[in-house]
Amino acid sequence: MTFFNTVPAFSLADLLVLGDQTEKFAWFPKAASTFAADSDWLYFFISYVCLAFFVPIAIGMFYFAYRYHKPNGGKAESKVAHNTPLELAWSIGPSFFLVGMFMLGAKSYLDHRTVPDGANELEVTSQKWFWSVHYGRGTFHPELHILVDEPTKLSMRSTDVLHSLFIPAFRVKKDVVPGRYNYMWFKPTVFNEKVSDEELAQALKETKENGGEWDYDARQFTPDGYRFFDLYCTEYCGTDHSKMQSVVVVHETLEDLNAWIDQYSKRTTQTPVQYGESLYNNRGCKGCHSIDGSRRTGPSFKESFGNQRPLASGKSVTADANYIRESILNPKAKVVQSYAPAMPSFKGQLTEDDLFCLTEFLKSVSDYTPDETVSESNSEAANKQENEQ
Ligand code: HEC
Ligand SMILES: [Cu+2]
Repeated sequence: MTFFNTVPAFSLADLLVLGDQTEKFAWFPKAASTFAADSDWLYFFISYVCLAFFVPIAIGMFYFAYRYHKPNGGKAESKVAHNTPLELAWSIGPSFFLVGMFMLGAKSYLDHRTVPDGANELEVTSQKWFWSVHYGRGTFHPELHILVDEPTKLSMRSTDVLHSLFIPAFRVKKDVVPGRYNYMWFKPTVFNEKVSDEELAQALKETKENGGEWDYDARQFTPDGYRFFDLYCTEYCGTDHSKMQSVVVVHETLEDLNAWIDQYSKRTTQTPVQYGESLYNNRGCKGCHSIDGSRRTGPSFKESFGNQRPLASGKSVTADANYIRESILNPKAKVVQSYAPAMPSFKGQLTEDDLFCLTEFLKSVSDYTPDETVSESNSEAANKQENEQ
C-alpha cells in the first residue's frame, strides 16, 4: 500500500464543489452544451495570459527589490527618469490582449442572448426557496427536463426576491429578477442515462424506509431513475438559499420526455390524497413544511389539520378547510404564532382542484380523527390520541 492510499478518502475533486465528482482531477463539471467549449476556452485563455504576466512581474519585483535595496538611511538614487519605447511597449502590448478578451467575451455574451428560431420554451418560476418549471398540460415540477440537441429557452420570473439560475454543466447563468421576465437559452449536447430498474427500485425502497426524503446528492439520480446535471440558485436569497438546488435531466428522445411530462400532468387516475402529495413535493411546500412533525420555516403539516392554531395576533383558530385555503392563498391574513410571515402566496398558481387535493393530503398526514371535536385543551387531546396510536 502506498502512502497515498493511506490518506483519508479525500481528493482534489472534493475541494472543487462544482467539479465533475466522477473524475479525479476535473476542474470543471462535464461540458454538456454548445456553449461549454467556447466558455472554457476563453476561461483558460484569460487565465494563461494572466499567469504569463503575473509570474515574470512577480519574479522581477522580488529580484529588483533585492538587487537595489539600500541599508537603512542610505540615499535613494536613480539613473533612469524616463524611457519612452519601454513605456509604449508595456502600455500598447497588453492592450491587444485586453481588447481580444473583450471581443471574445462580447461575442460569447451575444451568443447567449440570441435565442435561435424554433427554440422550445419553458417557464421557470423562482421563489424562496425552490424552482418550479411549467411544462404546460398542467405539469409543474422542480426538475428541469429537456431534450438533447434541441435549443431550449427558459422564460424566468421571480415572485419574491432576486435569484439566479445556474447550470454549471451548460456554462449558463442568469439572474431572475422580481417584477420582470428574464431569459436564457442553451442547447444540451449530452443526454442523461437512466439507471437500471433494480437500482431504482432498491433506492426507492431504502428512501421509504429512511423517512421518505429523496437524496439527490447521495444517489446521483432522480426518483424517476435519471442521471442529471446540477442546477443551483447562485444569488444569495435568504436562509435556505443553499438548499435552493435542483437538477437538469436531458432526455434522449422526445417520446421519453413526453412520457415523463405526462406522468406529472393533471390529476387523472390519482386519488386526491396522492395528487395532493405530488403537489406538496413539486410545488415547493416540502421545502418549508415537514410531514413528520419537525419544524422547518413553516409548521409541520403533522399538527395542522383539525388542530387549534395559536396566531401571532394572540387569537387562535381551528385549522379547518377554510383556514387551510386562506393560509395558502393569503398567508399573511393569519400568521401562526412563533413563525415569520415567510410563506409566499399561491394565489393564481393553484386550481380549485389543487387546493382540494392539498387539503385532503393535509388531512391524511395530520394527527387528527375526523369525529373528535377539537377542544380548548387541545394538547391533552393530542397527547391522548398519540398514546392510543
Ligand atoms: C417559504 C416557505 C413556505 C413555503 C414554500 C410554503 N409555506 Fe406554508 N407556511 C410557511 C410559514 C412560515 C407558515 C406559518 C406562518 C403563516 O401562517 O403565514 C406557513 C403556514 C401554512 C399553513 C398554515 C399551517 C398551520 O398549521 O396553521 C398552511 C396550511 C400552509 N402553510 C400550506 C402551504 C402549502 C400547501 C404550500 C405549498 C403549496 C406551502 N404552505 C408553501 C412557509 C411556507
Ligand atoms: Cu434563490
